[in-house]
Amino acid sequence: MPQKGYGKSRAAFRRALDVMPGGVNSPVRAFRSVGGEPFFVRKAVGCRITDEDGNHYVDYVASWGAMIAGHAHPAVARAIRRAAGRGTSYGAPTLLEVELAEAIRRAVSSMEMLRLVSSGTEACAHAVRLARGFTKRPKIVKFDGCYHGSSDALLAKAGSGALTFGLPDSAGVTEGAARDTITVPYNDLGAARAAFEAAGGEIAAVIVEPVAGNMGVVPPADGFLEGLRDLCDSAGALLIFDEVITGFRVSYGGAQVKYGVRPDLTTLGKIIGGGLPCAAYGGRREIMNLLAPIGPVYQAGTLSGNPAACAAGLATLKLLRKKGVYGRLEERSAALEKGLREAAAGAGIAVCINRVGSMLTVFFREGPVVDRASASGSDTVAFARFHAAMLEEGIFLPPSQFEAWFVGLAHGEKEIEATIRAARKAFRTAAAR
Ligand code: HOZ
Repeated sequence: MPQKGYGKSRAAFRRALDVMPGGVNSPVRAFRSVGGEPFFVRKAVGCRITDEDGNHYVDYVASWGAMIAGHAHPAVARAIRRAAGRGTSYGAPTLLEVELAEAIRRAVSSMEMLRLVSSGTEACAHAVRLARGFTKRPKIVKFDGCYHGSSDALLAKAGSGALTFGLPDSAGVTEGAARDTITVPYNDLGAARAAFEAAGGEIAAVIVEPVAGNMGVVPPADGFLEGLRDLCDSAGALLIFDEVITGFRVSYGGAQVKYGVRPDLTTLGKIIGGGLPCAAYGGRREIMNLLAPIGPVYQAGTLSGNPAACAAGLATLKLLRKKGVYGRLEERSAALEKGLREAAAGAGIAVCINRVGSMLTVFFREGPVVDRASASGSDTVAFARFHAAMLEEGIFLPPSQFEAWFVGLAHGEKEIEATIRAARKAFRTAAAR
């Protein structure tokens, strides 16, 4: 246990359990799949979190990828303060929204027009509705283990917390809502082709995480994304890239720029809000022009394009445009991957490390991990021991085998080395039975 114990976090969790289901506002935060209880955060600066008891951790959760610039970055905090001083929500348009939308479009050129919303869940649900409105078709294809937020139609064979807690097909989703969702294995172009052969004329869209991040990190196989593009083109369906995690993460223009495949619609979240609630969906102009008030597809939101969130997002994107940023992220992340591989080998434990840029997962099994079935073969008990041992050493990892670790601009050599040192011990703990 960290030297200061967990007394205050424990007391906070007791109170939380009484007033919030599972004591949390998002399931994976409850630590249930790794055992133990969550610590409660008092503050975070850079890549370091301090809990209510005064324990410090190097943070690889990074608000699930949102905090690429680090916590409380002075430029981002300044932008939020400036915006908040002018009022935090108007229900009327602001220039900040236009500036953020333009900055996003400059980076992600497939988003000829876009709409700002407040969460990735919203962005994906609305993108699917828009695809159905545009194609006038009912069905969507999604991939087993991909997670596109917690809306009904997308909670079929879902990843993230739904996978972690064994609820990939959530209770409460009606048969009707799930009926039009076809699920196929990730990286399996043959299965996707078969889905099109069976129902091609009814498929409105394929929605995919171009790098899967919610069953742990799983890169796209060579030709997978290109193959999906071709299938959609041949069948008149739309290709939706869910870049809520990968947008501005795997490159400034996201996975579509990295892999050179242009989707019809894209969803973004996390980084574009700089740590405040902001997300977006967008794509071809002719599709986006179907949205109300100019078209028949409805979508609205009181906090959409919130000025403080737009200011935080703009400040974050400005930091990411600086020369050498993605090179530095790659270098640090590669050093971390290498150190983790050596540490695992030294402890005699078989792992598969999947990494794309600054997102990585250590799967507790031999590789390759290419889809949900192979990810699920991981030794989650060993992962839980590893997670607890890392926490003891002051390293905060996502409390689930099936999530991504995120390296950000604030992780320096010192923190990477400390993480590798901690992992040497933690892999030995995980290996011991
Ligand atoms: N869906 C997020 C992980 N992929 C978890 C969000 C949270 O708990 O904050």
